[in-house]
Amino acid sequence: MRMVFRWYGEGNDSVTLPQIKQIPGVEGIVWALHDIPAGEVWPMDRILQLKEQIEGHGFHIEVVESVNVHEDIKLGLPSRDKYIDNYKQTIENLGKVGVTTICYNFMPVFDWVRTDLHKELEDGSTALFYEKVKVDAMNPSELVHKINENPDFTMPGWEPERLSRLSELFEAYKDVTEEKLWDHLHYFLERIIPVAEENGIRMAIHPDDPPWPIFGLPRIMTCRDNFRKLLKLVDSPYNGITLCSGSLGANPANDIAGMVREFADSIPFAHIRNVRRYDNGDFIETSHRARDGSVDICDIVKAYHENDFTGYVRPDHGRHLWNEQCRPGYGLYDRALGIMYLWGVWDSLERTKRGSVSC
Ligand code: CS2
Ligand code: MN
Repeated sequence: MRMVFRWYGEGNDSVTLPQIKQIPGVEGIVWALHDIPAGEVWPMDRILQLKEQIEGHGFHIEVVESVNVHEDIKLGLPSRDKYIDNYKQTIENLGKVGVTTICYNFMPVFDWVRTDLHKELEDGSTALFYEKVKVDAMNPSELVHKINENPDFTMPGWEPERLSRLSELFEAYKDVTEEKLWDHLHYFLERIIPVAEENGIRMAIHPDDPPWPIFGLPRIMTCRDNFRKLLKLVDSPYNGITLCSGSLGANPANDIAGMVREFADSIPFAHIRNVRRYDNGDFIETSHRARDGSVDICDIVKAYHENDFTGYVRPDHGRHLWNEQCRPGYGLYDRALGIMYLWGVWDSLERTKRGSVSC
C-alpha cells in the first residue's frame, strides 16, 4: 500500500505540504487543478507549476483526483465529443509529467452530498452527516425554487459552476434513465481508455456518494454488480476503480472487503474511511477505527494485504478535531490519525505474515 494525501493547493487548503511531510509514510500528494472548469483542457504550464511545488517537498504527483467529467458527456449530448477530446488532451498532458492514476466520477450534477457539515459526535468533534429524510424530501423543482429565491443557497458537495445551471440540468436529465447513463459511460470509456493506455494512466472511477439515486437523478456506481458491469464495458487494466469504503459503506448491503477481494487487480486507488449508519438511513462519518463506525476497516485492510496491494491508498474524509478550521472533511488531524491506524493494521499483518518480530 502506497500512502498518499489529498491536498487542494496553496491558498485553497488549510493544510500545508510541510505538515503533510510529518505524517509517517506519506509518499505522494493527490492533487488537481481545482479552478479549471470541467470540460476544459488542463494547461501544461499550470501542471508543471504544481509539479515543481509538490516535488519540491519530496512528494510524487502520480495520483490526480479528480479530472471532472463535463455534464454533456454524462447527458450524452452531441457536444460531448468536444469535451471528450479535451479530456483526452488532459490525459496526455498528465501522462507527460508521470501521472499514473486519474480518479473521476460519473455522478449526474452533484458530487458527494450531505445535509450537515459539522454534526457533533459524542466526543465533541464534528463530522459530515447525511439525514435521509431531508434529502428525500427535496425534489428537483423544490430545489430549483430554493435556488431562485436565494442564489447563495447551497448544500455540501455542490459545485457552484453546476449550480448556476441547475434548472436547465434537471430538465436535461429528465429522460436520462440508469440504462442511458450506462450507455453514456460506455461511450466515454471506449474513447478515453485507449488514450489512458497509451499514456500509462489507469482511470479509476469513484463510487457515487451516497450510493443511491438522489433528487430523482440516476446513480450507477453503487454496488458490486455494477462494478462488475463497469469492468466489462471496456476490458482493460486501464479501466479501474477508486474503491471508496466510506461512500460504499453508507449502504449496509455493500460488502466492501468482499469487493476488495474480487476487484483487487482493478483497484489502482483506495479511499479508506469509516461511516456509522443508523437504522433510518442516516449516516455520519467517524474516525477510521473499525469499532467507531459500521464499516469493518480492519477486514478491508486485511483484504488489501492478502492481495499484496501495491496501489495507492488515502485516508478519505476525517472528523474536525480540536477546533481545527479546515475544508469540511479535509482537516489535518483526523486524516493523520487515520493514516496511523491504517499503518498499524497493515504493519501487524505484515509481521504475522513474515513471522518476524520487527515490522
Ligand atoms: C470523496 C469524493 O465522497 C468521497 O468519498 O472522496 O469527493 C471524491 O473525491 C470524488 O467523488 C472523486 O471524483
Ligand atoms: Mn472517497
